[in-house]
Order: sequence, then C-alpha cells, then structure tokens
Amino acid sequence: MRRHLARALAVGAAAALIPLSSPAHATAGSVVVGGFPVDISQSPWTVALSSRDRFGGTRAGQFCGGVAVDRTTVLTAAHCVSAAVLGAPPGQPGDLKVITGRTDLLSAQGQEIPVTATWVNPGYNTQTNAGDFAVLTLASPLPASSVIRMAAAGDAAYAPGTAATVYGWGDATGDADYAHSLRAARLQVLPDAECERAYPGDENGKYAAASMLCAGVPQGGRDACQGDSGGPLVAQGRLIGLVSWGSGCGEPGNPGVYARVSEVVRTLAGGR
Ligand code: 4AZ
Repeated sequence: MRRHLARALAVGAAAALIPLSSPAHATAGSVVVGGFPVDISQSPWTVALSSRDRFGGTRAGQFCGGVAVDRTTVLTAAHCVSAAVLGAPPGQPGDLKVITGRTDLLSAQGQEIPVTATWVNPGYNTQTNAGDFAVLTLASPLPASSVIRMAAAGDAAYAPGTAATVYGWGDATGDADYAHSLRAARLQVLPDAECERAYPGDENGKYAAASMLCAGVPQGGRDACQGDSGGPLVAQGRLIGLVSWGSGCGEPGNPGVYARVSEVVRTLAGGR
C-alpha cells in the first residue's frame, strides 16, 4: 500500500493540482469512516474551512476541518492552507472562511466568518508532515462556548488507551463519499511504539512522536479520512490532535496520524 498523502479535500479548481483520489485510496471499513452523525451543538468548537472559489459551492466550499481554541483563533492543518490548496500564498486568505455552528453543510445554519490572517507553523515539514498545524485569525469573535481548551504536554489526555473522538465532514467510506453532515468516530490514543511500528519511515510515512500522535482501534474501521484534515481529536474534553495524515482510512494496523497539540501550545507560547 502506497502512502496515502495527507491532503485537503481537492475538488474543482484545485483538482488539477491535487488528485481527488488515487489507486492507493483504500476502501475502508466504513468522518470520518466508521463514525456516527453528531450535531454541532455537541462539538461547537468544530468548524469547517470553506473556499467556494477553490472547491465550489455544493458543500459550502468545505475542504478541511478546524477547531476554535480562542474566540478569534482557529487551528487547522498546515497542509490545508498551502499555496497548492488555496491557490495563493497563506498570507492572502482569498475567500477563505470558517463555518461555525452548522451541522449540515447543505443548510444555512450558523455563521460564515472570513479569515483575516493565516499563519503556518514555520517548522512544518511538507516531506514528513511533521509540525502540520496553522493558525487562522477570524474577522469576528465566536461565542465563548464555541472554544475548546488545548491539552498541554503531560496532560493525562495523551496517555495511551485514552478514549478520544475525531470530528469532521470528510470521506465517510474511504471511497470519496464526502459527508454533508458532521460525523464523529470514537478512537483510542495509541502508544508511540505502535505508531512507530505502523509508520517506520517506509513508503507509508514516518511517525515522529515529538510532533505527532496516532489514534485508532485495533480492528480498524474507524478513522479520519480525506477532507477531515485540520479537524479536532478530543479526549477528556480537551483538544489533543489535529487530523493530519495516514495510510488509507480505517485499515487495521494503519492508524490515523494527528498533529500533537502540546507542540502547538509549546510553539505558540514561544511567540510566533
Ligand atoms: C487526508 O488525505 C487524510 N486516515 C487524512 C487523514 C487520514 C488519511 C488521509 C487518516 O487528508
């Protein structure tokens, strides 16, 4: 199985740059694959990233997920806001918007808030996906109830075996079936040793514990997938991961890999 490169949902204008699917695209068990529908009120900090210019209007321009960590600050994956995805340098957000308070992308529920600035982690490595996070600044503040706390290093929520939930509007089957309503899947935080065994640096990629964590279930079938990138992995009510990459979706032995949020905390505390 060739490595399934982490990427944003690519349709419309960006399809020429990033193929929507590849022969390597796995047919998975079944967000989020193997998930269940949730209402946005159950995870009000989960947002959709939208660019109708780049991705068309059928699903409100959704192409990635994100998560509100402050009333005007949304985290997402660095690979979601690359020049290749947005068609412009990250400094020019174009028609990039954050959709908040909307369960179903086909509805007009909630709000669409323009992004006034994007900041990509300068430590992001496009080859290895290490440090895959970016910060978006919103034009207007979200309600305080739409914000989730980030788990800092040493937080018990990172302990292997901890129950965690991933949220997103991405591929729900591993077959490019993009959800229009928000879904979630219950996973477990896996030990670093297991993530390293799954991704030793072969063609499937290399797991780096300092900036990544991985999560899944032993039997496979539950996972984040294409289009979920940038969205939240939550444990014990705190944000621990951002959907980043993996080989296929929901394959046993190939867990989803997430940007480790304690690294985001550390980076942002060091000043940007
Ligand atoms: C992607 O292409 C992607 N199964 C996201 C998450 C995973 C795989 C691929 C994890 O954005």
